[in-house]
Amino acid sequence: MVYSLLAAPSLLLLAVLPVFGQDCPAIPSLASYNNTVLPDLFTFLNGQKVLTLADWACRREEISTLLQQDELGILPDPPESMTSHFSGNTLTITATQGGNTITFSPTITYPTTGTAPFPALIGMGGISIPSPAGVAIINFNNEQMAAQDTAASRGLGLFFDLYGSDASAGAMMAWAWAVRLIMDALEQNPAARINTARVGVSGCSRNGKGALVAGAFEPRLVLTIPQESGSGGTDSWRISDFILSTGILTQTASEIVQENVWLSSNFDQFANTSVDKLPFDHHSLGALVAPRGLFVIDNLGYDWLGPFSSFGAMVSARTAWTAMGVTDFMGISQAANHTHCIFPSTQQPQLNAFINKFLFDQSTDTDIVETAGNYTFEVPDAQWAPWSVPTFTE
Ligand code: MCU
Repeated sequence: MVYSLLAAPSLLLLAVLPVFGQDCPAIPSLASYNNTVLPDLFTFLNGQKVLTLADWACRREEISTLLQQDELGILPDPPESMTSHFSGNTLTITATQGGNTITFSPTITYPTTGTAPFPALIGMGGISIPSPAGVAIINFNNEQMAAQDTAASRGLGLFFDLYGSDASAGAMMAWAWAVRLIMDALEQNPAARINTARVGVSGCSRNGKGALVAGAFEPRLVLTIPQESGSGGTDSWRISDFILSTGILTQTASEIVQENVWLSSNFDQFANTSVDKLPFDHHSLGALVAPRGLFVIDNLGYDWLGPFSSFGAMVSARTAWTAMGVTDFMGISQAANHTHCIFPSTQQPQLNAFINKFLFDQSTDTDIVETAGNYTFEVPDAQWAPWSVPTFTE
């Protein structure tokens, strides 16, 4: 992330370092928490304001802790042992924990142009954006790591062979755990010829949800590109419930927990009662990516994907980048109706701008918030985000 490192060294530290030796506010009891709007990103749950980068490091921990606890399940610590090797375009990763061992093998497709070590995109179940020139694609079989077929997929897959079928992680958190191991393996295997300081992640639809979670929880990823991720991805639980209440068939929390296992079963208690009890929403998930690159790609053609919900949540998330003085490291592009997960050529220049900035260290214009939906949403938004955005001091 040399581009942003040069632009703002303290932001890079914030992105990669956990909170060390710092007193963060304790999380108060949230037993009676109830909030009909998107929770203020810049106020701790104890009411204290988030004014500095150091405050944000704490607030980020608070959000991460609560997202794991109430929605996504716990991201386990690195496994007791992990080994990796590279041969014939395949990275073989073996992890051992508590007497159990698993092996998985992402494959790398190398670009026909460019020079090694190559920047790369990890494809969550493959990518659905055009392969960028000069970029390697690391194909991660997320389905094998944690199944996502139906509600009966709970606890199935390699991750659960290692941690037990009753691990709290939903499928997306299991995938994020595996992405961390892929990054470790790339670092351990220079023969794979990947520039580990220039790796992003992308995926579409259900795998776009997973790409966002991986980007939020793996700080070495410099670019996250969720495509048409909908509910459980870039959408707000609260706004999606509202949209459904107006008669537009949108996927909501109460539906998603019936359909599949992307989320922890700890989320059921919120999904089945009221999402207003959640001390976060998906603007909070998006904000965990800041100040690293995030480019949100949406499709106006499917009500089910909740395009306005995504717009509201992601415009709200973008305020985290604004507070850090790097608004343009986060972009949102909502194209007009097209076939699901078929990337429209109209978005190509915007995608190029993000790829070139974050994977090739070029100075490009990524100040993009565009929607074919005629939506207006700005923070503060009286209905959804009635809070103000600070400029963080150091
Ligand atoms: C947008 O992602 C999902 C959606 O959440 C599901 O309800 C639907 O069944 O499948 C979408 C998808 O992954 O399509 C490929």
